[in-house]
Amino acid sequence: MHNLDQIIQAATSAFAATDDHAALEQVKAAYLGKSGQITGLLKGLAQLPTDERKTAGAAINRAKEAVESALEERREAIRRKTLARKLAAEALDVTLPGRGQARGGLHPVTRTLERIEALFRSIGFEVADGPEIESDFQNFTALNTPEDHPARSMHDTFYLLDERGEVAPGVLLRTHTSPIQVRYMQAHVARHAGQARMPEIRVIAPGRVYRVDSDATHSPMFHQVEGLWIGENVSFADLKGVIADFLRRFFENDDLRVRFRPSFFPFTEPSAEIDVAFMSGPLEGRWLEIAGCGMVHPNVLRHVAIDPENYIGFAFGMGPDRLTMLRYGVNDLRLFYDGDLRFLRQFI
Ligand code: 2NM
Repeated sequence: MHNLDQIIQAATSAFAATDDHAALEQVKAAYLGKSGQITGLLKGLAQLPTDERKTAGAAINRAKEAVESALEERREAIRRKTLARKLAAEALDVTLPGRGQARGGLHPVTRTLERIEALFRSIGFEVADGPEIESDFQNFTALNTPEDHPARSMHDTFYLLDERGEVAPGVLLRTHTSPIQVRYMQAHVARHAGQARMPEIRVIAPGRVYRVDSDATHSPMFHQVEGLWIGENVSFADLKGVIADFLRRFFENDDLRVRFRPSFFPFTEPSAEIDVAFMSGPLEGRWLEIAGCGMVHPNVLRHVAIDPENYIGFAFGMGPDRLTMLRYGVNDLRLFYDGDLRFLRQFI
C-alpha cells in the first residue's frame, strides 16, 4: 500500500500549505471530493476480484480516515490562527492613560442667580421671565421714564435695525428686567379683572440686560434681578426687612451692615440706594453700593391699570454679576464673559 501512504503524505502537506478555510476546502476536494483521488480509488474497487476487494477496501478506508483527520487537524489550526490574528488586530493597550471626561459646572453668575431665586422663593416670591428684545413702552414709558431721558438715547441703549438697516422705532434690547415685571403686572391685572380685590404680587425678574457700556466694571451685556411686591399695605419698612434679610442670607453673614441712602429713579418714589458693609475680611468696614430700590411710582401702577389709591408696593433692582464678584472676590467683571476655562474652572 505504498501508493496510499503517498496519497496521505501528499494530502497532509497540501493541507499544511493552505492558510485559510476557503483554500483548505479547495484542496480537500482534490482528495475527498466527487472526482478526488481517494474517491477514485473507492470507485475502482468494483474492478477488483471479489477476494481482493475486502482487504483493498479496508486499506483505502483507513487512508481516507487518515486524510480526513489530517484535514480536521488543519481546520483546527487555521481556526486558531485566524482567532489569534483577529485578537492581535483588536488588541487594547489597557496601560494607556484614559482620555478622561472633563467635568462641567455652572457659570458662577448662574450659581448666583439660582441662589437668589431660591432665597426669594423661600419667602413666597415667584420667578418670572420675558423677552430680551423689548418695546419702548415696556422698557421705558410704562416705567415713567420721560421722553427726553438720556437712558433712551442711542448712546445708552441698543436699538434694533429694520430690514433696510434703519433704526426700528421703539424696538430695543431691554436695559433692565423691569419690562418683565410690567408684563407680569399686566397679566396679573387681566387675570383678576372684575374681582373686587386683586391678590398680592410678589415676583422677581432675573435675566440678561443690555447697555452701551464697556470697561473693567461694565459689560454691554450683564445681569439683573429685580423684585416687586405690590399689595394693599406694603411699606418701606417691609422693603428694608426683605432686603436686609435677603442680603444676610445671600452672603451667609448675620453681621452684614445694610443701609439705605436717598436716591432717585423715575419708576420709584421715594427711592434709595442700598449699601452693605462686611464686618470682617478684605473689604471690612467699606460701604459698597449693591442695589437700588423704592416705593413703586403711582404712574407705573397707572400704566399697568393698577389703582395707586388702593395698591402700593416696593421694587428693587440688583446686579448679580457684582454680587458674584463680591462673594468670590473677583475684581474684573470681564473675566465672567471671556470664556477662559482657567478662570471658570476655579468655580467648579
Ligand atoms: C431698580 C431700582 C428701583 C424697579 C421698578 C420696577 C417696576 F417694574 F416695578 F416698576 N421694577 N424694578 C426698580 C426700582 C429697579 O433697579 C436699580
